[in-house]
Amino acid sequence: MAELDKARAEDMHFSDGRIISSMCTAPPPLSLKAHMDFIESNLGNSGLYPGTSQLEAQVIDQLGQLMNGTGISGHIVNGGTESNIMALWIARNTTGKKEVVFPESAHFSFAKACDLLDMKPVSVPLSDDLTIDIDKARRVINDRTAIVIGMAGTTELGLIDPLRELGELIPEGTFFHVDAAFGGFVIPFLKDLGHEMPDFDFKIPEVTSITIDPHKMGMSTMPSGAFLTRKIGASDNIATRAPYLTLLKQTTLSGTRCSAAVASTYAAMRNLGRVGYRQIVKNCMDTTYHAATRARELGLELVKEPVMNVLGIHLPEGKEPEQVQALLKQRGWMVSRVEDPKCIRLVVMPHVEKRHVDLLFKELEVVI
Ligand code: 0PR
Repeated sequence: MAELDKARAEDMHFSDGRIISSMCTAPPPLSLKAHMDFIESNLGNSGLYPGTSQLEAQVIDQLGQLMNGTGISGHIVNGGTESNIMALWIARNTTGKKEVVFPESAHFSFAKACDLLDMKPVSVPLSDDLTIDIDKARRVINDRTAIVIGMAGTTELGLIDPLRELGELIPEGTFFHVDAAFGGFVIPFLKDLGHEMPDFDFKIPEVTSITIDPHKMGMSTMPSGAFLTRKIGASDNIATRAPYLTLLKQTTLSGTRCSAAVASTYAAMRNLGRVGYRQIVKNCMDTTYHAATRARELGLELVKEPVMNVLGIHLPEGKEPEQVQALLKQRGWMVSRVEDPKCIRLVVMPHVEKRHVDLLFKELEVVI
């Protein structure tokens, strides 16, 4: 234990409020307790864990409802990467096609998935508002396209693609996957709070599947991602026989699954409810606007007005994000950066409070 304590002491912790670059956060105590209580569960062999299986079905059903779907199926998996891989895998095996159309702003997990699945990435440039350029997307979607990807909350700037317009370009039989790994637990509550937000989920008729990650803004422990689909039997096309197990076939990439996160996600959702998530999102947005004000007070320009709790900030001429990031790190602050457009990036998760933002900007002023 002393050795473990030593390692832990070298780590950064959410409770310090100095990690302003992560899309994960400290889960509430109930999420942690639920996780610990289910630490033995392994839905890779679900016959041993009918109770946890039942919880997974309920969590998928609730997430499906949150995404405005009915009769949604899916799985709790290890995170957004695994869910995105599943989407491509199902599309490839169902359509027999190989092209994957996604915006330049898509998460790198799609590049990984294409490499693993021997699929062909077709990257679409962004328009001036930094979301997918619809005209350019139209030109590359064709009868070789297996799946089109739209983003509901880009990793770098929290932006939402024009998904209804993208949906209208999807040919019959082609898959349309929305990556709402981050935005899925933000956009519905921003809508509740009166923000004008576009539709991004199963309300759009062409959307076939969605990634949403409870271990990001869903307040669950890691690892918890969700793959949701409205296509009945979709995952049969990636099923692998597992005759010696209790479930006969597996329809996930992972075999053994840390299914404690299923209980944790269930606990987070039951405990917080819509009202709780709304309050969390409101607090994060208030702190994000606070950071935007601090940036402007320093004479720094925002890349865009924040749509969600991710903020891109331009540095003054001649100041390199990489260097500013490194100097802040030396002082114990972890921010992130974006290469294009070149800027520093703050992710204002629930563990980041206004007082942390104030301290960060004091340091940023000195560093600049
Ligand atoms: N889709 C989107 C939109 C994402 O932002 C991410 C991850 C993924 C998919 C993949 O999710 P998993 O990492 O769960 O497989 N976004 C963050 C990123 O790559 C994840 C992250 C989390 C990074 C915590 C750092 C960190 O400290 O930047």
